[in-house]
Amino acid sequence: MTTKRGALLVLEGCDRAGKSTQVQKLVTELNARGISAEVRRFPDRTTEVGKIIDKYLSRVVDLPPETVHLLFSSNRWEKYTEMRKTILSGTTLVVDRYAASGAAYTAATTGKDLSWCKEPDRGLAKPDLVALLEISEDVQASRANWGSERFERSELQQKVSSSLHQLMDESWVTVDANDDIDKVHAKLLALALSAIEMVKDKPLGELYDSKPL
Ligand code: Z5A
Ligand code: MG
Repeated sequence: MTTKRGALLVLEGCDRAGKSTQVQKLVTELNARGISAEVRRFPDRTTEVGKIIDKYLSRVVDLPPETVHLLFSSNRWEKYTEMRKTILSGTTLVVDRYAASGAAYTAATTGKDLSWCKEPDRGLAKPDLVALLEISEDVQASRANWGSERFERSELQQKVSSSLHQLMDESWVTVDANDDIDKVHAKLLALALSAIEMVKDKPLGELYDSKPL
């Protein structure tokens, strides 16, 4: 019997949309249903590159924006081989931010065009599903822990949201993240279960390879 592959599921969205909360809940529920699933998150602050990113985000060091962009992408490449292997061996990965955050935040902070921003991530594993968690400004402002790191400013968040929308393709869906935690979870669970079933016999794609940038 050939092993069915797992799915690459990504949660994207602006700050405080509830991505980390939902990624954790989703993996817990998939595991409870006997489905092998694990969390990954970007930035992954535990790797060598991730440690530099952490210092940059917490304002311990300053770096040029182009350098920061390449570091974020490099952080995903650090995890590429392991993630691909895990998915192909049958485990679904639920990922808290991925390449779209990379492109959208750099486009928003530097004004660089999205094709420049996407290029370093070309060839990474392509998500089977990207769920874009959408949140209103009022709700975002009301959620806890808002505001101490770089990029956590309201006008920037609007630009990020606009860039994220420009990155949408057929693998993306939007989810209203203003709802309570359990309602958002129920929607994401239904999307995840259907994506896992849909892709189990299909090859894992490569990011940005299917169409010109
Ligand atoms: N960045 C980049 O520039 N380039 C890249 O390539 C990547 C990232 C990958 C750090 O990311 C920064 O890096 C980020 C983008 C940039 N910049 N900013 N700003 P991060 O992922 O480490 O950021 P974070 O600090 O984890 O924040 P977050 O991810 O934006 O938050 P979240 O995960 O979406 O939200 P949460 O932690 O799940 O929830 C926030 C609070 O709201 C918490 O108290 C929850 O209990 C509460 N919550 C969550 N859902 C709900 C609902 N539905 N109702 C009520 N309350 C809720
Ligand atoms: Mg988070």
